[in-house]
Amino acid sequence: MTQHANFLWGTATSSYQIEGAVAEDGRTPSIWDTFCATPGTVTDGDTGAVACDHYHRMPEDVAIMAELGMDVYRFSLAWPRVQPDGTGGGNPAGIAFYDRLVDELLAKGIRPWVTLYHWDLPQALEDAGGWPSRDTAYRFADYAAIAYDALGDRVDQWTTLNEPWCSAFLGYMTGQHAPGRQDARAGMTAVHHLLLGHGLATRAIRDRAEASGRSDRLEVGITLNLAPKIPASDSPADVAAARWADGFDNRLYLDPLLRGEYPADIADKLDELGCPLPVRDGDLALIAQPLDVLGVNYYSSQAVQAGPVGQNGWPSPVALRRDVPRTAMDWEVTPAALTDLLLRLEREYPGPAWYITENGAAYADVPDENGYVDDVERAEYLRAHIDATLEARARGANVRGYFAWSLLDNFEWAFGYDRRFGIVRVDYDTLRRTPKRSARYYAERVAAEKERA
Ligand code: IFM
Repeated sequence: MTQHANFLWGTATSSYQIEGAVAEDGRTPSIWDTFCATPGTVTDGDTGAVACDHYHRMPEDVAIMAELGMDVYRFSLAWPRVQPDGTGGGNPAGIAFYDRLVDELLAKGIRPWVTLYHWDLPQALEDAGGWPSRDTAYRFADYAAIAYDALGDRVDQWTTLNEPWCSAFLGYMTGQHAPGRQDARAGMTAVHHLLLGHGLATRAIRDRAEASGRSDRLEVGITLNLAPKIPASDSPADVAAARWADGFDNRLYLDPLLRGEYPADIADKLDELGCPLPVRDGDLALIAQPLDVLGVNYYSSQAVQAGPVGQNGWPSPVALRRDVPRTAMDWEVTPAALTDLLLRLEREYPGPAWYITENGAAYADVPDENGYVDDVERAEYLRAHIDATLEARARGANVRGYFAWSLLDNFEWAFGYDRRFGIVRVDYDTLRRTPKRSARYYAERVAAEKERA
């Protein structure tokens, strides 16, 4: 087998960011519907009510992926569509949409890759306590079972959570994301319950796959947003700041998932800060059960400096502003750090297959009169990061795939429609889709890599 065989190329999206149709076919509100309806939370008061209208234009979007020559499509299920209110049985009308999507993908030769949770918690579960409530982890496992029962005959790749750091930290600690709570203790409790939910859902899916004779083809995993933290200098203070930042953002998730323990330096500090991780007997074994896949969402790295101690004694490292290119998110473009990250994962956390489940960039796109965007910078960003991924693979990291974020311009959370990550432009007035230069680049690169394999 040549070097790039056994490697999947795809694009990724998420339900709330593209679907729209928030009140159709029995879908109930999610925390993001509620958050968007709260003045001052999202740029320009944007909401996901229509988004890309993917719910009604799905066949067109699948046809675009097929034209681009994609192997695989990573999308998320809207929990409030599949299991309204987060309890009880599945909602046939909501599930029917994903049935159609999966069938459409398979008919076009594209493998469906399901993410169960990309942040749209049913509002009813938030009202019952949200992720800081332990019960939500058990509700999540029930929902996973419903989803697997509905789609597991055709879907082999399952991701439990997308970026639990965002759900816990942005959702419950800083309040920049739904549900907008600002409570450090709740945030750290949410970390543990999200991971517990991952473990319970993984077990539910594996049990069902086994019972239906499908376990051989099943791949279950979780996706983390991993941003490498590089000390800004050799000074002990900067080194310690980078170690804290890496521990709080990265190891706090990697260690329990892949080593069965929380990193002691971070857990001890959280105890000291009065925000303990609420671990019960048996939880860590559940969280650390075998993972087939660890999805890596990579956008940027950061050079970290020591900062003044923050509110209530929290360490508050600060990012050094380096002289490197930046995207419209003000994120540094640092592809070499992706190679280093993948090699580090292989060295320190060996076992799972690594997939780049998201990588991409927002830029200030300017369409021509036909809606075409000549996004040279985004195409270059993709080129550099694909090179970096393949470099890590050539040097021994077990990397098995790459997904561009995102297929379409879409609802970029608190930034609303003000930031565009798509390789396909969406005109939000007409909802017309127009592939950008980056889409052409990606399609050509994928074809060339497959040819080489
Ligand atoms: O749009 C998001 C996505 O939902 C999760 N990962 C990062 C992307 C860009 O911010």
